[in-house]
Amino acid sequence: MKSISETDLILNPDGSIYHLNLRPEDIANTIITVGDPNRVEVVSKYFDKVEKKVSKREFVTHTGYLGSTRITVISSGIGTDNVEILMNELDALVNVDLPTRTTKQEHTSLNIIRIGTSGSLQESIPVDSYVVSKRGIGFDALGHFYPTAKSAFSEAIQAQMNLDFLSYTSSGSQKLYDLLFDDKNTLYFEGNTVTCPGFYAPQGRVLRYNPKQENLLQKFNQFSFQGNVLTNLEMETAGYYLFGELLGHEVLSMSAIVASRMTHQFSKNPEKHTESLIQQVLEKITRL
Ligand code: R1P
Ligand code: URA
Repeated sequence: MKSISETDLILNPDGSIYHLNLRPEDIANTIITVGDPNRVEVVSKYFDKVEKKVSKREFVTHTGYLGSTRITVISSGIGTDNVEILMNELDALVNVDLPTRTTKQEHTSLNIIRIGTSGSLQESIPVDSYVVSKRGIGFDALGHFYPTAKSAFSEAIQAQMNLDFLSYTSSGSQKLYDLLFDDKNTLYFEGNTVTCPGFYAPQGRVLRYNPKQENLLQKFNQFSFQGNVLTNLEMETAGYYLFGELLGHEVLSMSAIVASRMTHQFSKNPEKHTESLIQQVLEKITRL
């Protein structure tokens, strides 16, 4: 057992954890995460009963029941810096005794499913399809501060794309992958997902500047390593997978493809497409 200081693990006066504003009893072991705080309601409206609603900053939480399955849905806001807070605090809620700030002897593993939006990098992955991420490749800075395994995938990306920095590669949960990717629906694609530290230049978008990385989209599109291509761009998956591996949680990231970066098409109804993914996940989640 390890004791943690009160500035390393900050609690609010009511005993809830600092940013999420939650206590251990407020969360289920099965958690859906979304980026957009407004999407929390889009998920929880399908619950048979909502027992708890809490919000602070971008972290909006609803916990309730779908049949007899207790589920929490929580928003992260955008980016892996938010995911870092979310995953550390969710883990502390189940694996640290908060009143004494000591780690528990028995480890609890959460099931965490991200339902987000994303842009596709391959013409073969069209708008209004879905990507289930096998790997997350982090172009953000989390890998400088948390232990990440040496990755041939990231090394190949650095060499082929001629980058002056090394990404980190982390993997999703095989258990959740098998559960949620079982029907071989032709609209579902297995993903090597690039997690970017921004929406514009880091995803190859050019507005009123010349980006530092030239032809980034083409380089993403053309990368290939042992038969794997890069499938899509978003802003959280690699962070989720890093903490899933580090802290021992089952984590899977699923994305509704709302933009095809190769054909320059954007979904005519991204909300409907994303809600359809939510419905499909909820149909299967009660099997957990
Ligand atoms: C950018 O528009 C946001 O959309 C994607 C990206 O990861 C980023 O958070 O996910 P969400 O729709 O879940 O927010
Ligand atoms: N989210 C992203 O991060 N990128 C896109 O292109 C679409 C959604």
